[in-house]
Amino acid sequence: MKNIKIAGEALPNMPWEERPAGSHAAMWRYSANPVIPRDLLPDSNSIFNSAVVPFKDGFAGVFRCDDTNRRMALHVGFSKDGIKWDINPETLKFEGADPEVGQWVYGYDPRVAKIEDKYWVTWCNGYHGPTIGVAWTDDFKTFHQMENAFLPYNRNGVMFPRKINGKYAMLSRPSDTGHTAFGDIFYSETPDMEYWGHHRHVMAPAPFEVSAWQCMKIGAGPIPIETSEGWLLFYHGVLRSCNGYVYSFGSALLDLDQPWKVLARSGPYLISPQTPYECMGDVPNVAFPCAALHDPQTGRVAVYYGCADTVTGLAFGYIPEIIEFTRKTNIL
Ligand code: BMA
Repeated sequence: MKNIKIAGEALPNMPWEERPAGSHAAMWRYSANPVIPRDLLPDSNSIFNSAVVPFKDGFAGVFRCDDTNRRMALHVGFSKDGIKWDINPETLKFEGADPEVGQWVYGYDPRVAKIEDKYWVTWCNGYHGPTIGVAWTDDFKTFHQMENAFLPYNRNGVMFPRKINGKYAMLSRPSDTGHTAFGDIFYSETPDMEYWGHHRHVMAPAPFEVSAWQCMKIGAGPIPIETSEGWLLFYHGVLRSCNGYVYSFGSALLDLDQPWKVLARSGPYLISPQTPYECMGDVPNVAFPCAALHDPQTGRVAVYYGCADTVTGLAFGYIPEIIEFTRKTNIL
């Protein structure tokens, strides 16, 4: 595993905690999880499935905050250390969209990708059902909304952090209006952030007899991380148990130039719901990653994931070890 190159800016101040003594796991949980409690805002029911990025001398993020009416909304937040967050109690307001598209219905499960000098937000945007909303900001104050990327129904729109073959690129997961009981990951690209095409199939759920945690549906998680071995993608997978859906997450390596080609895919999960805060909450048994911070020099990665649709947790690992895990346990 020598000589792996990891793209990105140095991030020595990212949140971090070493692997607990005696653990051999490829990823481990922060001992002070959850980092964001459900009631951080005066009227939040839950804060989870949220996106963070390095910003100025700290971090910024777009957070899924369901309120006590159980309405799903997005809020902006800032942090010095990536652990203690100040989240704006006012909901995020997008500007500039065609009024029909910009009319707010609901929004959830945001991702944020820094591409060149802008931060691109994608989220599950209510427009005659869920689809992928797109907006950009450069200051986390004004957010400029674009057209929705796709027709409904779609979820888990996750951009790549740079153009690929001259085009912006996004993973997404076509779905239905409800609690979708199927789901493959697709790749799409655009020259202008408005017209998306060149759709390619990336991954289907795994056969249950091969890897049951990801046998019903899958969806991309954080912005993929560029390495010399391929794009490292964390993705969630769902098992339908006799007690409902169970959300875990694992990893895959995608080809750098043709990211719809999967090079390796983990059989075992990295994190599955096991702790009380992952197993108890509004939706029990959910570990749902939406963001990652990484430091190319040390290979450290911190994944932010929603826990039981209620709070937000952090899990840590070393990118070279996760790449090795993905290859060693490859189910392709
Ligand atoms: C999915 C999404 C996620 C949620 C998950 C578990 O369909 O709605 O926001 O975390 O279900 O409820």
